[in-house]
Amino acid sequence: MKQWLKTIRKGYGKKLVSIHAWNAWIVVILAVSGLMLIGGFWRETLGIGRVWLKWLHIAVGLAMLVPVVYYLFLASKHWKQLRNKPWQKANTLIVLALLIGWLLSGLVLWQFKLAGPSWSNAALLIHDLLTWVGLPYIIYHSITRTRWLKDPARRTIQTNESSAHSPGVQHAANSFPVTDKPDTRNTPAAISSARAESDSSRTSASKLEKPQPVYTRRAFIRSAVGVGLAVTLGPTFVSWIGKNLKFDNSIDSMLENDPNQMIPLPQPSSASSPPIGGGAEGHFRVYTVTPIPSFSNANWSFRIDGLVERAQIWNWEQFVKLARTVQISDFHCVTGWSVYKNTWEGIPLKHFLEKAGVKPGAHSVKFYSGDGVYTDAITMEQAEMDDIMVAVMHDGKPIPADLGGPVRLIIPQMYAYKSVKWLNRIEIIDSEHIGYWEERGYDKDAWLPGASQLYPNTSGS
Ligand SMILES: Nc1nc2c(c(=O)[nH]1)N[C@H]1C(S)=C(S)[C@@H](COP(=O)(O)O)O[C@H]1N2
Ligand SMILES: [Mo]
Repeated sequence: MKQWLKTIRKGYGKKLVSIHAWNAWIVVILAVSGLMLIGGFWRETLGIGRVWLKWLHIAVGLAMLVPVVYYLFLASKHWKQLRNKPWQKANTLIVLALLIGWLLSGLVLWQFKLAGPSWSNAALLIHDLLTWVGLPYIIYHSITRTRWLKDPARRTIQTNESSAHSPGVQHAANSFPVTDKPDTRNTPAAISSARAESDSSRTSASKLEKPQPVYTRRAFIRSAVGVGLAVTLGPTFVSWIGKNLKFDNSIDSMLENDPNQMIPLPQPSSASSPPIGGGAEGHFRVYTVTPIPSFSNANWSFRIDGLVERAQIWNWEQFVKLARTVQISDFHCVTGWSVYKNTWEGIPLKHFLEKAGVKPGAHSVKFYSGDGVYTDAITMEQAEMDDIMVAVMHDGKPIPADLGGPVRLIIPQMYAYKSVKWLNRIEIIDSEHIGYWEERGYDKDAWLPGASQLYPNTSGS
């Protein structure tokens, strides 16, 4: 074991530097892929690419274990060299804490099925929080520490290669013999003279005081980077905090500001108020491919048509009177977030199909959104599932416009891109239909892993 540790620590300085470099690249890939997974813009552009991106993010995240564990073997030695460098110590600890926090919360998110609702939701919160705090920190750190911004005399780890300029971790410890020749490659002309000066001061007397301009270029760039980060990431951070502390993301506040004006409001059955599921766990991310539409009695209707015996259309007053049932189900977006234990109240899809009478030759059920753009479809066979619901209420309250109200589809056993928001038309068609996201590469069959894929027999309900 000791022998082994020795071998591992051989060439310690260079190893530390290359761990640093590897880790920096891993963090860059994770940051870019992670931000793309969150970003609304990329949602539209990437299509199915997002699912691959999620797997890339997970795989690279796991790969981060390698440099972190490797570093931990070298840590005690590194630590001794940082003896008199409290800032570098603090930085090392912060970066380590960030990486380990991301790793652990990421593991829970990856294994969300095993972890269960409360763990995954806590993990999502931690993962996001670390991102909004840690990413600006790491960006700041890496920009202000790139070699040409850092006074070479203050660099801690020195190697012959002097390749320690990657962003992310520490340039540690001047207990290293200063054996490297002054290295002026890559030095921007603008500061080359300053560089040369400090290089020579280092090689000759090492700690010669020299007159400093009040405000050096380095200090200026550092504050510029700080301000830039604050301005660009600040607003996103604040809005994230707001959402997660429920300033504006609770369903209650969505309902308070609900642009929909449906009269009368649907009244919950005793099973949904209080919700028999105990209330949903987790947060919906509001997804839409259009501006959020809003409805009133005047512009809302619901219809079923196509290959049916009795096409039908309801206005809101008629629609709220339809008999509703209640179900508890989980809601999974294919990009990795979930809301558990939703108590939905609405009309089972099967009731509509039975009432309308499906004609022979029917192949699929097509769903239209009142946003005028979004559609999706399932086969007649899939439509036999008892738990597919045209939902009107969530946890005993009307569904706010943000979440697809007044009426949205719920298909609990499939990924939520099948669950069309602002549902206002069901059409029975004689062929298949490629839905909005399927057209952009998503799988036509959106079965959740572990979905029973059972078509309960129709007599049961
Ligand atoms: N009309 C419409 N329905 C939609 C979407 C959409 O963009 N527009 N997004 C789908 C996707 S991918 C998901 S994960 C869920 C998100 O529901 P939420 O916005 O209520 O959280 O709605 C689905 N239904
Ligand atoms: Mo989704």
